[in-house]
Amino acid sequence: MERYYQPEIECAPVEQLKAMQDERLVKQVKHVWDNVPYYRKKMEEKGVTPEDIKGTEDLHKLPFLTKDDLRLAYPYGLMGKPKEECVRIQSTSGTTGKRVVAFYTQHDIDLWEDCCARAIMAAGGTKEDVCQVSYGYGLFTGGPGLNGGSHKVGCLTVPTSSGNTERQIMFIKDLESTILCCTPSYAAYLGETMKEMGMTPDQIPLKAGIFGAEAWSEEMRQDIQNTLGIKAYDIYGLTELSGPGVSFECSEQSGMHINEDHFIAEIIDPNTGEVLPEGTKGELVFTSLTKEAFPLLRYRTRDICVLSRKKCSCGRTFIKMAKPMGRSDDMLIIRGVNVFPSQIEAVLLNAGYPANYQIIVDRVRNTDTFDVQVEMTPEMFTDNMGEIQKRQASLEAGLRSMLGISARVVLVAPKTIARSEGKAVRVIDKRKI
Ligand code: DLL
Repeated sequence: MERYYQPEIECAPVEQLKAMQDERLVKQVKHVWDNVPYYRKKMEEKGVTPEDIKGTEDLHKLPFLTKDDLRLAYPYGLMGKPKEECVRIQSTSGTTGKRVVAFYTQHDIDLWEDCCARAIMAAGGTKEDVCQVSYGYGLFTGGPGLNGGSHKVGCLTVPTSSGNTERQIMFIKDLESTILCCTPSYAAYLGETMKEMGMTPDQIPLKAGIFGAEAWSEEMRQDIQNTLGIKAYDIYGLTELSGPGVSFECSEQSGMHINEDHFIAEIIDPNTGEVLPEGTKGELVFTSLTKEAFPLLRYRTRDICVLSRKKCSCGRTFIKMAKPMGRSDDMLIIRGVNVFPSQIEAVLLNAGYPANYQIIVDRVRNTDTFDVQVEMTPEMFTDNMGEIQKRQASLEAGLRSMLGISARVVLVAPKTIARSEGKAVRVIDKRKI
């Protein structure tokens, strides 16, 4: 049975959602114009005033905001409310090392937690559930967001935060946790540790996992579902917009519904900024409709993705985004070819390898070197060089056919590659360009 936290909104007719977006956008643009001089200046430079924005059709007239704007306006330049009306900040170091600081009023937190509650209920959560939140707590949004959502659903919430893996497993077992929230790489590590402790999925009561904060493949989903004996749901979000819960998966497990009462999504061509039609791959851009303290309009996420309004069997009418295939700033250009870590992951998992790998790129005598270190499972592990070479050659062929360029595969012993309790580090780019 499909469960909803706010069915009247999640399943509202598309026209009703559109009318709500139109009305909220007009109000939000006025709020930003009046209260965020940084963005008002950008609008003035583009010759746009709030009167030009009558609804979502006019969205394209507004200027974009980028991570560079966030850096320039750091820390208070994009705030939409005076400090005394804000109650929280969350922050991220960002994959590129630039700190993002986002602000929240109590109302913002309330709506953010609603979004997370929708995700938990879409994964089958009810107040009968014990929800273990193993995302990091603190400045990172994962822990606080899902913690709040879990409270709203009425789950018994276990705020373990990340780390201390054996204790996590002890709690899952002893407290009979039924829902696990963490990054997919940490879920895979928990599964691996459980196996080492001699535990099988039927010995733990987990039924669902809500995994996000990093790109993960369908193959990795299958792997986690099997090792933990659960259904694994994707959840997406970013600090700039609130945190987890910008979009979430339902029982169909085929893309994430965007909470369209709070966010408008667009897909643009990352090079020209042109808005692309539904179904075309491009960069995701979000406009937050209800955020008071940090109201970002047309924020470029750098995430590469596709949107679809195809009818969903769960009954929700919110548009769906496919799994982001990576960030445009995560994308490696190796010997001129675009390479996403998620493509490499798909090849490895399809061939039966675990999702423990590292991509090492360097430049030697003006040529890019491209190595992929891959861990063997304990079952595959052997000191027979012939066997290892055969395996390496077979993976190299798989990568060449997926990417169109050749990589050198180096198989390493189980447990060689460092595990992550949060977002995994998949790429080491040593090139100095
Ligand atoms: O990662 C918020 C979050 C926490 C989402 C917990 C889901 C669960 P940031 O640290 O600001 O926020 O990172 C945001 O992470 O632009 C994407 O590149 C990536 N990302 C987040 N969720 C997914 C996902 C949180 N489900 C950046 N699939 C985003 C792929 C994701 N990438």
